[in-house]
Amino acid sequence: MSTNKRTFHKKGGFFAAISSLGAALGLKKVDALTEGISSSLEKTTFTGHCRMCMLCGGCGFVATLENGVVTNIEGNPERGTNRGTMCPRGKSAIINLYNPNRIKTPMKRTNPEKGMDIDPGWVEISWDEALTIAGQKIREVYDRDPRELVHSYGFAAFESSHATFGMGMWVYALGSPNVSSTKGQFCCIHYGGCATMTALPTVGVDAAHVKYLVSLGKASGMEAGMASGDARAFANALRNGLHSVVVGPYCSIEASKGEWVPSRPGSELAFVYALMYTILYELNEYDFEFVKNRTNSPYLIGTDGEYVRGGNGKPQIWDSADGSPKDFDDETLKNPALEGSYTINEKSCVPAFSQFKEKLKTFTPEWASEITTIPADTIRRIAAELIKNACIGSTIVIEGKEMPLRPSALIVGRSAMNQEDGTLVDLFSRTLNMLLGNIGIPGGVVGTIPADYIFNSDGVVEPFFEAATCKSFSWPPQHLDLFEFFPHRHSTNTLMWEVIQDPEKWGFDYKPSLFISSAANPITSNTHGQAAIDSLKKFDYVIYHACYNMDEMAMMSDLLLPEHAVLEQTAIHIFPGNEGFITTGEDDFTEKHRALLLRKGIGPQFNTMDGNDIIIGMFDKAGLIHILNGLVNANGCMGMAAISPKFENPEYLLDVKKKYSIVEMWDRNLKAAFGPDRGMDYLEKHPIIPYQGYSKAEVYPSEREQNKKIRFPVYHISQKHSGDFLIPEIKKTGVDLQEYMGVSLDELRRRFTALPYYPEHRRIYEEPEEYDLFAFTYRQPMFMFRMSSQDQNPISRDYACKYLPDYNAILINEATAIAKGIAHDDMLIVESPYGKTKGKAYLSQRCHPQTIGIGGAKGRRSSGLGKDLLNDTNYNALVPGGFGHVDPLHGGVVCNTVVKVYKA
Ligand SMILES: Nc1nc2c(c(=O)[nH]1)N[C@H]1C(S)=C(S)[C@@H](COP(=O)(O)OP(=O)(O)OC[C@H]3O[C@@H](n4cnc5c(=O)[nH]c(N)nc54)[C@H](O)[C@@H]3O)O[C@H]1N2
Ligand SMILES: Nc1nc2c(c(=O)[nH]1)N[C@H]1C(S)=C(S)[C@@H](COP(=O)(O)OP(=O)(O)OC[C@H]3O[C@@H](n4cnc5c(=O)[nH]c(N)nc54)[C@H](O)[C@@H]3O)O[C@H]1N2
Ligand code: SF4
Ligand SMILES: [Mo]
Repeated sequence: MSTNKRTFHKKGGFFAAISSLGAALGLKKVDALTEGISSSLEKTTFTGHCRMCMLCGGCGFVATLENGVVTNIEGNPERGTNRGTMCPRGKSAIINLYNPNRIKTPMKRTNPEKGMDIDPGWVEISWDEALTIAGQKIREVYDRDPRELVHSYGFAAFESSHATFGMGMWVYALGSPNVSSTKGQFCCIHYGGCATMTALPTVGVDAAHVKYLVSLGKASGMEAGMASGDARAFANALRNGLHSVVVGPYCSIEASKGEWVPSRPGSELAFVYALMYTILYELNEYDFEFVKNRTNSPYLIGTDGEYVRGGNGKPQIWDSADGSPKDFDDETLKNPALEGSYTINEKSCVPAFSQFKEKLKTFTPEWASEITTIPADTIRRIAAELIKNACIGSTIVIEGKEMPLRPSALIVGRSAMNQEDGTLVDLFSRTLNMLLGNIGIPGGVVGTIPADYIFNSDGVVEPFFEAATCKSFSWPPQHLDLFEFFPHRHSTNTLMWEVIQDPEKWGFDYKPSLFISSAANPITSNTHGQAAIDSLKKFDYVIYHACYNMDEMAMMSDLLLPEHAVLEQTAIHIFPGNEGFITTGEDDFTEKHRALLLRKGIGPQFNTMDGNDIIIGMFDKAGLIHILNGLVNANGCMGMAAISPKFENPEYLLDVKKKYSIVEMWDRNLKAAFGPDRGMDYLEKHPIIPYQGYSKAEVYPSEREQNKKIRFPVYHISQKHSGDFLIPEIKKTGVDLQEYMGVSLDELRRRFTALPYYPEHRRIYEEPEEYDLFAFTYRQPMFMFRMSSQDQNPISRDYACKYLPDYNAILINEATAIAKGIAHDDMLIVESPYGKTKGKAYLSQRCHPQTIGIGGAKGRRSSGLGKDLLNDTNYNALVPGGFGHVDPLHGGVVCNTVVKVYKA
């Protein structure tokens, strides 16, 4: 708790207002306001990181506490990420703290019958009883078969679901492979960055220098980023002359500031291929030097699709300068050949680039125009503008260092990657940027955490994390989310629910019995909610850890273990960077953005517990604390395992048999990593410590000395290797993939491609004709997600009703609506082959004529949070997510569907 203490004299109006607010909210501290203190109010402030959105808590706040009641919250000017600003969701942390729907004490169910609106018969219990039950349940499966434990986590409760012990790591440590992120399946934004440029969580753009930016299914600034730097970055870039081109079904804020190119949902791959076709076949102009020297384009490929290797095993490149093959890293290499055919050791081979170009040869702008609805000339113009604005050959001096400057880029976001061919969009959009020569370079695309590149002995970036080459397979399957079939999955949560309905059918030799959700709501945040409801009923016991309010997941649970509100919690976190821009054009942004952060909240207002202490308590009661402590000793506990500082000084290692509180664990981890005087006490005095920041010049990984010789894959050999390994393994199982997954083995083989490939078969284009429109969703800054409980927030709802014309609305193109006899404000039903929702018609020019749009993440299935919410427009209810409706590589659900609309 910080410093600025001030004493106020009681003023009737103000005092009464606070007091009635408190009373309305049912606060226990309210008595103190009316009785205990009659003549003065104590006013203090406290600081912390926000957490009301998925930007992993980047923004800092300063909140005001007046006699136990939080009365204001502002952006902290000292936090380098948000610089004093805060968005409406961040501001709503106060309402979320005093949300009357909060679960205020642990509870157990007495009615065994579960359903969305069946009274669970909750009984309040003590924490000791709650943790004892949870501990017993965990112990039972641990002793019997730990694989029976299934765990899902969401973004809410970040510290206790992702950060402290690592995402689901504590479940793996117990011996279960069944960890599946709920939210991640609608958020497959990692694959291409991981495959090509060691980028996590995704790939952003250098807003400080970019001048031409094509966004595909990516809200690159105002719409998604808001306070966390993206909006400032985008505004600064516009001021510096950025031309923003948004390609997609929706004219977003970013489009309105530049150019909107309407296109049909799900057609992004065709657009990307046609851009590359134009560049290679018509313009014949790209960054030759970059392609030759910084990619594996010149590597010679044999007829088997493998690199041709020299006697020493090194991939070979043809040097046109002296007409001979050379090792890829030969210092005498002058002019790597990109085209032609050669013979080495009697093997015929061609440079990877010529194969790449060959594969693109039918993807003309005219071809893509049919699929995208974008005029062919517009595709040609954008390709030419991308090249022109890349200013190939130009350089810039940053902090005295001369570097290439390529201020032109194409970025893809969740709406382009959560498609039937999303992995390919993600992968090959990175290749397009290679043609522009902009990877990790000023003006170009940079990992949103700009790490050094991981590379292999062939001198090429090695795919990591979910893009890592598949090398193992187990049968009978072990993972209920079918990781065996989806070794590159980000999340296949919806498929897991289908498998759980009949695990035997899938060859499992065990049955799941215990489900633990950590602040995950698979019923509403993802699609295919009914499958989650049906499968949750199959578990013997369901524990909702770090639950917050009476949402759908609570209605399916047996035991509720509520955690503190964000403003109540003490939490520390290493903030590594987020999903947005990596630079903002502000001088010290990259230096200050990454930080070690402390939030010192006001302490619990109700009978809740810290989410991490709940996990510790469950392990303790299970008699398994040594497992958790062992995990912490190995990985640290201050951020996702890979980034948490470790216990460098063994003196502070945990005694594996002893129970510590989370604050004690953090204290020891801090001291072990940073020194004996750098524990929690130190952090309380210094709650924001810049940590592993980059200087303005260091932020571009390709220009760091250690990375300068590493090449990026234009030829995705690792994809090929994954397929070479996996397909025969699946074949051996005898599983009929077409029947189960809606994709044939042959098609799956084609997806594991090193080179551009266009899947002709599109489920979305093959639905019955009566569904004559496509539906898409877009971010509504105030209602982006539910983790700030914005959908329950009466102030936000009231504001939205008055001022947001597309709130709970169906955005429909004016001409389309008129043709259908639909007028503004008509109540509409939107029906897909998979579900229905309703909303008022909002006629506009802002969406493609073949589409309807629904903004935000809203709509509920249970009235546990109030009946009003059942009437909210619910996009996710329309979208299928089962087999056949996911990308067969990253497993993400397809974010669009087909619909018909009619008056209610
Ligand atoms: N402040 C803040 N920022 C955030 C987050 C947050 O919680 N708070 N969340 C982060 C998270 S978790 C994520 S995953 C990212 C996601 O952010 P993005 O990756 O940017 O994805 P979306 O916002 O889903 O989509 C961007 C645009 O795509 C358009 N679109 C919809 N369907 C299609 C389509 O079929 N084709 C094309 N071409 N365009 C389409 C939408 O209208 C929208 O304008 O945002 C991150 N940014
Ligand atoms: N329609 C639509 N759906 C989407 C998206 C979209 O853009 N549109 N985006 C998708 C993406 S990219 C993502 S990453 C996911 C995110 O999905 P999730 O990570 O699941 O996040 P939310 O749905 O925002 O919040 C989950 C739950 O957190 C609870 N909660 C609210 N506040 C708090 C709190 O302070 N503490 C705790 N412990 N719990 C709290 C609420 O009960 C809420 O139901 O959603 C996906 N779903
Ligand atoms: S963007 Fe908004 S909700 Fe997200 S961390 Fe910043 S202030 Fe909080
Ligand atoms: Mo996301």
